[in-house]
Amino acid sequence: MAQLDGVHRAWMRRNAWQICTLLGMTILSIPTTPFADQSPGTSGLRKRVSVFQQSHYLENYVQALFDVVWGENQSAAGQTLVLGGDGRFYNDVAIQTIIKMAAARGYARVLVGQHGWLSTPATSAVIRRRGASGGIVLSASHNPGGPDGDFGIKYNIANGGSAPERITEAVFARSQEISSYRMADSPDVPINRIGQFRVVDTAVEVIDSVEDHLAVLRACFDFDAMRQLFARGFRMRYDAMSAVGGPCARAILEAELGAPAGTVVNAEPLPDFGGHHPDPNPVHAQELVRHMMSDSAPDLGAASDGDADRNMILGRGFVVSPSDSLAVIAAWAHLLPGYKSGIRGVARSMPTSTAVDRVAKALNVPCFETPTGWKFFGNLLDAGEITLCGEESYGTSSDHVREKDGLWAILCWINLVAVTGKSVEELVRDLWRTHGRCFYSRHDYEGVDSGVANQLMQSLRERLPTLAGQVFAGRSILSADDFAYSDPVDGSTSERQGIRVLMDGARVVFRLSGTGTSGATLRVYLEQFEPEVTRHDMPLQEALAPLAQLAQEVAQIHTLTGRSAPSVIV
Ligand code: VG1
Ligand code: CO
Repeated sequence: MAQLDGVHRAWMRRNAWQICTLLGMTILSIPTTPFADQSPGTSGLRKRVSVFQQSHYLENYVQALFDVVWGENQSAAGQTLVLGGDGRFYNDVAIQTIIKMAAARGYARVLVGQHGWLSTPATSAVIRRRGASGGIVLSASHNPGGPDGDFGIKYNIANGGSAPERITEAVFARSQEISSYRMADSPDVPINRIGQFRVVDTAVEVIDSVEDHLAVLRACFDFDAMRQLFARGFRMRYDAMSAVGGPCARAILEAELGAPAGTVVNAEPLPDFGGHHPDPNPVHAQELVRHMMSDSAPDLGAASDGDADRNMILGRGFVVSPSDSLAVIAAWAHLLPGYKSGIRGVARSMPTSTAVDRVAKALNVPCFETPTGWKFFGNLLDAGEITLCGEESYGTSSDHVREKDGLWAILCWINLVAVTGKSVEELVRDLWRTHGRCFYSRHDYEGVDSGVANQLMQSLRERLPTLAGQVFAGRSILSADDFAYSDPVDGSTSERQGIRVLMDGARVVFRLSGTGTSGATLRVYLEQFEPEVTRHDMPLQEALAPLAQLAQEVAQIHTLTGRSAPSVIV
């Protein structure tokens, strides 16, 4: 060895894992056959736990992922992988498998969140702060967990954001031709305590699961102002839904900001989320909503989802629509330390209400409309085109990470209450008074037969050219299209992202969910703009009833699916 010249030595380093294999050391090469269903959806690959529990299922996907990221049979020498999840059932098993596969791939370092926990925004923060080449988030996000629930895996790239479609599509393609995978034949790493371990030549570091995220959040907000607010008697309840947001919320709200112990409820991450459906919306966070509507309601209510990237905000007796939340944050961001020089631009997913568009216009900054899914914001954030972005599905964030960030959004609201002296409800009413109110709601039809759902969308597509000018439920359609997006930064295009039907001051959008694991979910998004303040107190669903009727008629939902009403309204 000592006689090897520099070139050979470099070759040896690059191909270290292959040499281990050749020498029959500790890397196993295991034959496998492809699974046809490893095509990722809106946000990673999500399946029932029982699907992931099949032999080789997870391994195939991880091997395909590494093959795409590093090239077939290429080593990840010198690279760092971040690894964590939302703590749901199977998280611990999957973490050990991936550590061994990363070691076989030759990663220099794997950074694992303690207990296997890293929320989605925390993963993004760790990747960015520690210069990792990417990260794996084990989560099915807002989908239920437990042995009968869902599991998921998602890859994030070096900017901390979800891998773009170009990568996820290549991973699927590779998964279809895979014939073996490699993993270290080594004992499990004790991930419950912080420390350094070695698996073959890979340094496995178990890190604190909230530290990096906390550091990033500290730079965004005025912690003194928030501390004083709590000291003055401000009270809130944060429902972590027994998911991974609990530890970070406790560390910030209770330990740093002085909120009374017990402010964070359901704070312990549990493998089955305590039986909760960890989706922070008025349907699945009913207990919190009831509390916020009661006489003993505190000033602010909040909740986050399985992987803590979503957020729901409530005032005392008042529900904030996520689209309005984004608009309020955009309007006041300059009062937050991390954004004091103002925002450069905003982006929202296409189905998200146009409330933020009006704020952007008033601020004279651009507003981008992207397809559903956080991955479409990454390029705009990297290019410095936008500072804030959000989705109607309870997702809001900024350029501090490349994921949506539940706790970030909640801290925005606390900080804004602290520095404006306004209540949650006043902040929203101010928005409505200044810019008009967007009555907004999403009607989901869950568990629809996939064939029927596709037929419904297809039929809408075929009728698109004829819709303009037609009258449904007493309203005349101005235009209708199938949303297509061309990324202004890299020019990539994404088509068939949802049917938009536009009326005067109103809009209905139809699309199929890409995160479900059984049947299809038809999402119908309803938006009615109302400039007149005297009409802002109209009950939400009443204000939207004519549009719901129009949606039924345009898409023939009842006729095709047999459903006369949505299964979930948020
Ligand atoms: C849903 C939401 C979308 C969100 C995605 C991932 O996707 O509509 O806005 O980005 O979930 O969120 P779909 O395809 O089911 O409509 V998370 O917090 O579940 O990763
Ligand atoms: Co989520």
